[in-house]
Amino acid sequence: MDNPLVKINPMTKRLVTFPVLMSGLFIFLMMAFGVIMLLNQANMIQINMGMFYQLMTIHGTGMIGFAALGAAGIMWYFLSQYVELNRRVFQINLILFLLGVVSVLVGIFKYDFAGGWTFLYPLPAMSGGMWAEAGATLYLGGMLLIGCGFLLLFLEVSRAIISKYGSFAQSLGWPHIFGLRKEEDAPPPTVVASTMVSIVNITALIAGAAILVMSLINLYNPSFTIDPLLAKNLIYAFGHIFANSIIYMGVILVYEMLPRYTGRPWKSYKIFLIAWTLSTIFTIIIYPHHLLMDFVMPNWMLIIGQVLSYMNGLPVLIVTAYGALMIVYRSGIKWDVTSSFIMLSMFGWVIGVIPAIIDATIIVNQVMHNTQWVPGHFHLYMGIGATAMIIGFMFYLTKFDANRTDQEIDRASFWSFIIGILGLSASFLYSGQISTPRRWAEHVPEWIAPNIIGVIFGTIATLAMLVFVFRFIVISHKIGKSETSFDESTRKIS
Ligand code: HEM
Ligand SMILES: [Cu+2]
Repeated sequence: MDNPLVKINPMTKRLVTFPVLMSGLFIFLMMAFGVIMLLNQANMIQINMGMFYQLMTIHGTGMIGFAALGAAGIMWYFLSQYVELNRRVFQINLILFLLGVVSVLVGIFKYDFAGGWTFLYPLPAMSGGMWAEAGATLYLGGMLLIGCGFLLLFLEVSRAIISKYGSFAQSLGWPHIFGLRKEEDAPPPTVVASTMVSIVNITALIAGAAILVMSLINLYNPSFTIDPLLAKNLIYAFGHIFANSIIYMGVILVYEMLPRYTGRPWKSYKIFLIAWTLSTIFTIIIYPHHLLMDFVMPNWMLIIGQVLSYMNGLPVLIVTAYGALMIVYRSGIKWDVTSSFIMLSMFGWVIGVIPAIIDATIIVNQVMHNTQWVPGHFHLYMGIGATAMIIGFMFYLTKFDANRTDQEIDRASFWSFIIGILGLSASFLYSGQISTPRRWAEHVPEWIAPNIIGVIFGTIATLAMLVFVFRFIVISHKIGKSETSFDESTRKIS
């Protein structure tokens, strides 16, 4: 008997191990870069200003890229139970991803590209002498490779889902929403979530590829210009959707594992299906909340950005957080490190969304935009929401697919991680409240106190991450090779 009720081919288990390992390792490295940025802002060390922006560029790009890689591993692993996926495509994505990462790293660290993950047009071509075309080309070209790899991956996921379920309408459960079919036969939550992510990310990646190609042409042929407002729209449609999709892939771990921990099913009820359809639409159309300061934007788009942002994640967030609480309540669930990370990710997602919603309000945004309030909210839900799902998956793989047992150090690092990210995010939110701008290498003395706090908590979180990655690496070679014990009589993890 292998994994508790999860019938997954050992080849798939081994397939996802390497990308998940890379994801953990690079998230750790990027956290360390984050601490260096804070040390500089806190005036505790002095780094060259260009270097600060290089670190900021790689930190933002690398965190989102590697978190997406890990989350895609979660989706692929569990989805392979229901549909026939072609593992070659997963491997091609990985190769394109790694080539892209090398290109991005060389562009940033050898050729000094420091234009931020936003590569806002026309900045890549007009660096004021900070970097030359080579740096921008390698960065934009690397992003294009990464994007093309993910595009192939989501096209394959779509192909597999459609060939089994017939259409996206079926795999989102529309016939069940409209009462044409019985609720019991609705597609499993993992299929619903994977459909949503494929739809939104194919949209995002095409928008991203379009603006990347146009920016690359503009680099070498400045007479080829782009409407800057269109460019910004494309960039934020891409960035907003792609970053959001990480949590929607990661949450599959919650849907798959809580039932096994509690011995209770997680079905696709009508409300659940409606929530996922709504979030599919909202996730695509609310990106204008990143352009609330751009007064030339059509007003109706900004209003959609504000109003629907309130509702964006909420449907899925509510059905998931509520569902998680209900399924766990009085279930006698066993709190090991994996299940603890799963519940933590729910909590992180819920509390991280609150300051984000506040910021999506136009009148608040006019004050808070471009302050540290923004990194404050996304470090909360990226840190203990999305990242917690990936770490949870790392612990899951080593426990169920490689027979690891929890140790004291795992529990200690679990709590250190929470305290670290909460403290770090609080320091950002406080900085926002005293109007510290975001993305400034140098801070005036009045802004420094929270940065020092951030250094302390950021270091705690980084060290905890190092422990998680270390624990994963030493056991990872056993994944997919050993059997797991599971109490068949209770059909529940004991
Ligand atoms: C120890 C943990 C971390 C530390 C110390 C840290 C630190 C920082 C700092 C100092 C900034 C720049 C803030 C500014 O604008 O002045 C930043 C930005 C950012 N961080 Fe983190 N971070 C950490 C973890 C994470 C995680 C886990 C993620 C996502 C998975 C993440 C994603 C980002 C993104 C997307 C930006 C925006 C970059 C930009 O403005 O272009 N960070 N972080
Ligand atoms: Cu957004």
